[in-house]
Amino acid sequence: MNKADIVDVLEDIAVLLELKGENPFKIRAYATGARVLETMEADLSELIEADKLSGVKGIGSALVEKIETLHTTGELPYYAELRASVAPGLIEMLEIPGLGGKKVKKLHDALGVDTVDGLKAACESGGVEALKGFGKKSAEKILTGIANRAAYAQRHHWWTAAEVAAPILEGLRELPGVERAEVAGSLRRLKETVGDLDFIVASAEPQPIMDWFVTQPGVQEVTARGQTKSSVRFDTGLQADLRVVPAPQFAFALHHFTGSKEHNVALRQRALARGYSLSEWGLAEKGEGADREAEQPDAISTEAELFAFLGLAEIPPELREGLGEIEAAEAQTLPNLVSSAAIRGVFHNHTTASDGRGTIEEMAAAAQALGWEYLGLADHSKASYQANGLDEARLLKQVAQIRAFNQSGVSPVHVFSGIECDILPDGSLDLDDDTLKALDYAVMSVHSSFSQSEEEMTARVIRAIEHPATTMLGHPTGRILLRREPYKINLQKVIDAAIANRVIIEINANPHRLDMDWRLWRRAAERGLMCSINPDAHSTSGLSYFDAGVNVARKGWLEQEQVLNTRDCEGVLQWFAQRR
Ligand code: DGT
Ligand code: CA
Ligand code: CA
Ligand code: ZN
Repeated sequence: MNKADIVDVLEDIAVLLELKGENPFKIRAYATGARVLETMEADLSELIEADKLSGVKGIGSALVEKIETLHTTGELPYYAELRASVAPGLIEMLEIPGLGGKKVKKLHDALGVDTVDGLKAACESGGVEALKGFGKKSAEKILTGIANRAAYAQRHHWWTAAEVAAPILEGLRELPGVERAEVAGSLRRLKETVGDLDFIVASAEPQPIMDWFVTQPGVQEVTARGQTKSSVRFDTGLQADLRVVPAPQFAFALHHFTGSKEHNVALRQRALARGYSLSEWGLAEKGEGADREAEQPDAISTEAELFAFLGLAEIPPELREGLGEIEAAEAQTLPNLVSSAAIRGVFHNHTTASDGRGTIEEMAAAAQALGWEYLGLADHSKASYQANGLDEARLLKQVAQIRAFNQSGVSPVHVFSGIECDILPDGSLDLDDDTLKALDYAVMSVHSSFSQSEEEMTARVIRAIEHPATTMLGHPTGRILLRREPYKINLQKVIDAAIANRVIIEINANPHRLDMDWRLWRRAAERGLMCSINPDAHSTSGLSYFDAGVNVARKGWLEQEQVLNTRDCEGVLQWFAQRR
């Protein structure tokens, strides 16, 4: 098990001990150990091999053995037993924002609640607000947390859903009798989260395809089973629908089940205006019996032909949200969307200097493997102490290391020196101006004081945007999809300030963030906002998240010119130079 995962386990143990009301010294030993391990610069494997872990200040003797066990075996019986000794409902309660081990224990001891439902009832009946240390506001906050949690449980991150869908789609395409197979729905539209998967298959013989589908690995329950449609639920909770249609209906079914509903309604109206009724089964001339088998006007077998029949250019699935795409398709003004192949490097990435897992060399090699010309490194700054953020001295040391790396000629990838600098609560920056000036660029991000008012947060971020050292704004709302709501901020004002100051806003491509949201990009980019697709990689494999960011850019109607990291090295340098 690697260092970061061990830190997670130690933190978990501290919370569980708290929940059980254990001795505070014992709890602190785990919490401190986690912190020390996380911020330690020495290599964990080397320390363990040299038998020197017990010499590290802050790692007590009880922890040394546990860390070593986790490191070598990836498991820890003590941790497993501890987890098993706590009611699962209490562990679930820990996922509600604002509830830690101590509070959950108090709720459990005072009110006897040991499930999330029980806690909800206790909030509604006034039991929680009457408790010392809680009050009306916390009871309300807990209720909101529970409601969000229920809503979150029904959706899945696009990236995870895509990983489930890929092998199924591949398998379907290889089955005998399958003429065509596609995934439709929100996954195909590249939405940031997905409710369920929708597979559409063309075949004359549905039964064997259904049989195959419902017995795929991970299928926990078959929730519907019909002649031409089946639905399943996987063990992760994700559900999937499969529809098998005769080949001539395929394009219509694919289009219909790709959606969105709003797009479908608009397209159906357009068909009606031209004398046709459009449905998942096909196009029929108006006036014919509604349930009569549709007579396709001259074999439409692709979506492109369907759009062309209605006088439209082919609309990419990710634009089908009923937001003006049909008008643009009619006027032949659909955007020429940015593609993954156009990306030449990425800027917001972490190394082992802060909380990343790859070194400069490893990250550059991974960038080279992706075919990129350059790589920007942007480790955390010192205010992000939990991420081992860099102070001025450590940062300048890294700048020198990167310069030496570039000069050594070992890599064709040019590494840019950057920082992900904290925007402090008052909008000032976490590093001094001289140090910031020594960098090629800087990403500024909010990582603290999330509960400021909208006015405060907006002013805070705008102050950072106005600083001459600012190249980009990182994850502008701080949202974590399906876990944490955005902080309150007036993004329109932030976008205005970014445009006025020639500051880039990132699409944070981490599949759990996808921030700034696609819904804002089209208008903002039309007004001159520049984008950068930033994977926020914390490891070499994290670089591949850039693809999820490309999805968001496409969904936001962005073209290549509006994305900084489609430029070559020279173009990037020019942008950086003009900003200063
Ligand atoms: P999701 O699964 O919630 O992430 O979103 P979708 O868009 O995949 O929705 P889903 O799975 O319920 O249905 C797939 C598509 O089928 C949807 O985008 C449009 C189409 N569709 C489903 N129900 C209706 C409907 O009542 N009216 C219309 N016009 N289209 C529908
Ligand atoms: Ca769906
Ligand atoms: Ca569905
Ligand atoms: Zn960040």
